[in-house]
Amino acid sequence: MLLHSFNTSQLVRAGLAGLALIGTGLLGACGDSDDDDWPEGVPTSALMAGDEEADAEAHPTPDPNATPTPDPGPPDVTVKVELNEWSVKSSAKTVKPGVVRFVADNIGDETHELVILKDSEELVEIEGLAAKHVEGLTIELEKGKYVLACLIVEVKPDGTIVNHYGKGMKTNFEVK
Ligand SMILES: [Cu+2]
Repeated sequence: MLLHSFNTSQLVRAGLAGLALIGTGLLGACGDSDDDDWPEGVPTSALMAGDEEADAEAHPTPDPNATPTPDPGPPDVTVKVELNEWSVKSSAKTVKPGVVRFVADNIGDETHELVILKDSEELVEIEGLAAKHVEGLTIELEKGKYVLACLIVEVKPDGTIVNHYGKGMKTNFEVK
């Protein structure tokens, strides 16, 4: 009986310690995310210097909602994709099968995303890429026809729907 209460008390204490740790973790995460916000004020000119790789490396924090994918290894080719109102332009229209690194560069004034579609199915995406920001993703692609698109659909306060894909934010991409 005594032993039982002792164990319960230990369990409760362990639980509290766990909560305390979680609290600390959350506080830490908030601090980190504040730090991550700093590039919002980076002037366009800094990014236009073309150092997109450095910018991507400065923010390696993965999106916690992203589907984990196995590391495809080093890229065979890098494709730069410019996102803008209202277009998606890739530096290459076709590549050979293999590991492709897409570097999305949002040169527009609105938040966009880069979604890689095959047969209308979403393979992978860079979500919520803020204006004047650059982010990359690497994926192994087999032969086929793909579409690079932004699928953001905004509903304005007056009810107007802005469909980025519908306004032209898509481009064909082929692996052959
Ligand atoms: Cu968009």
